[in-house]
Amino acid sequence: MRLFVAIDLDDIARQAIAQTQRRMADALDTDRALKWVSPARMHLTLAFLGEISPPAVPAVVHALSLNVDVRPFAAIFQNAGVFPPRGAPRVLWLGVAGGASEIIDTQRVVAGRLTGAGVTLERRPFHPHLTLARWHSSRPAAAARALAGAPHTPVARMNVDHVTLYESRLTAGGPVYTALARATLT
Ligand code: 2AM
Repeated sequence: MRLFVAIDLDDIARQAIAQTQRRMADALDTDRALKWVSPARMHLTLAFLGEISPPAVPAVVHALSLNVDVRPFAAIFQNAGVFPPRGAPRVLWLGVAGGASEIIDTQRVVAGRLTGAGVTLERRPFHPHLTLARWHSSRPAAAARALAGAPHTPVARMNVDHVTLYESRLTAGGPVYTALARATLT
């Protein structure tokens, strides 16, 4: 099973982010290589576990069912950027202008739990972000064009009080996410 852990968006944040996506898309000439993430499926990924064998899943579900010792906090989404920061961009993201240190603390707890459950995580450093769109092919100039309509004032403010373990199934209609466990911030 393909698993990941994420912070969910609330409906108000989803709507505000959808509006920002539309505004950014309107500011762009059509870039057919840019595929916007559906707001209904959007989340802030804390850890991508990749393929986990069925016998290893119960330990992961257990690890993500225990409370996380980080107080609930407010996250503020603002500004945008691309990954990688130079060269041909692959991901267009919305940044975190408030609550970033709490998100990083939460990610550290989650990563520790997962490692304790026997999961090997990617080594790359964690940069809190919400993926707005992905390019399947691009040129370096696409980044500046995509960022022309980036929001410099807060897009959404949302309370974060839990994280969710999801299974991701890749289907012809796009990924389907199923919640398997939830850890409450306390
Ligand atoms: P991202 O878009 O914020 O990077 C579920 O697939 C989530 O896991 C994605 O939304 C993605 O979050 C994250 N993820 C991280 N590394 C991934 C990888 N190698 N393949 C697919 N998804 C990955």
